[in-house]
Amino acid sequence: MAAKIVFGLSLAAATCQLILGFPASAINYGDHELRTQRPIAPKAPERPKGDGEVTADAVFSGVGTFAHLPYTQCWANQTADFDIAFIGAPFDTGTSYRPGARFGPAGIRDGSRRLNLYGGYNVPMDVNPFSDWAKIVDCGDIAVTPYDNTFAIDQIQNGHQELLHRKPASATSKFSRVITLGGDHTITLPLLRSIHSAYGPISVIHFDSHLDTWKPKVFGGAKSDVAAVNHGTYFWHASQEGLIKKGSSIHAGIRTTLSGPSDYENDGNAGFDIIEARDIDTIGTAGIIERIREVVGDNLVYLSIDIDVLDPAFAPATGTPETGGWSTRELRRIIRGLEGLKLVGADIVEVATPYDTNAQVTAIAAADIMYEVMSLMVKTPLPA
Ligand SMILES: *[C@@H]1O[C@H](CO)[C@@H](O)[C@H](O)[C@H]1NC(C)=O
Ligand SMILES: [Mn+2]
Repeated sequence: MAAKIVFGLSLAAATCQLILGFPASAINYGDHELRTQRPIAPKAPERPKGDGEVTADAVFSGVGTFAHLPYTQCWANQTADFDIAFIGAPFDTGTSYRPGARFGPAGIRDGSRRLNLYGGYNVPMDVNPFSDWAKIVDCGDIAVTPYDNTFAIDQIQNGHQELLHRKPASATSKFSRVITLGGDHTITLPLLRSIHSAYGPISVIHFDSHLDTWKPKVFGGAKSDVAAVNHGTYFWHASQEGLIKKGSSIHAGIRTTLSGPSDYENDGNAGFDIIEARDIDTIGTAGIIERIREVVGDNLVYLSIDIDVLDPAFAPATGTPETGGWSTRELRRIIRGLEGLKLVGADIVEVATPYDTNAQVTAIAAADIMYEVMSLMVKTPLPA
């Protein structure tokens, strides 16, 4: 055993010598020798800096908040305030195909590490959302049980609602703004219930390849009351509950197969207009922006983004991928085109990081999209 260790050490020492070019014996220096030969402290000591101080140096460090934003224990500390709060809702037991979006919040945060490496200035929007008027924090995740969907949905609503109703740190608006990292799309139901508690029925801009207004009998078969609430039916429930402002809400990026043409009729009854993914071929990003703005108008609006609105080439890590989607560049352009709309809150969902490439394609796309969204919010404060 001892001989094995000695052999291992000398092998390591020899390797060091080979690779690094310093004497193999350096590795065996005693404590005193190490200090005299290779001083630990630099000659001109610098006060140690950490995450949030020097982003260029701290890009790999920190506990992993969204874009190194300050971590704030918003639920534990009821006096903590902010203008915009990032939260996570790690829930994925409402999915119909591939689960994994419970890892979305952590994955998106990891994909956001480099967002402000060079300072964070958004060139096309001419704003640095990190250093403008808004106090932006990351509150971490709502604790969500994976054992009981009904209970989890209430947890998500309560977690969101408590922060939404908090007085903003510097904005003159009555409510704070919360950006939620999902989670499968079911979470948008409790999020809209929370939004309703503040604003009443709201316009919704919904980026997705799927309608998500399906009746429970059509999507999942409504085997039970719990099964009836899932990531394909939550907008139907939201519409039934009066959470959505009809006639001023819109889906964009739709390209799913249907149970039949009646799905579009049902969707219209739920209150939505539709832009299909293929519309981009004829009207371009400018035409899509124009149609969204036309439908939403001057209304307060909630933005919900399913990452599967992107083509799987740009976002493979999602629960129900559909080919023929938009590119990351196109979606970011369209989102920037929403500047000036009265955005009260937003979510990004269905980022199922276990299916991501080892280059984190999906996580980075999701983080970059939310960077555009936070830029929108900073550029357009809500009215008092
Ligand atoms: C709670 O938040 C307030 C406001 O940001 C802060 O001043 C205070 O130090 C926080 N308390 C704790 C225990 O973190
Ligand atoms: Mn979808």
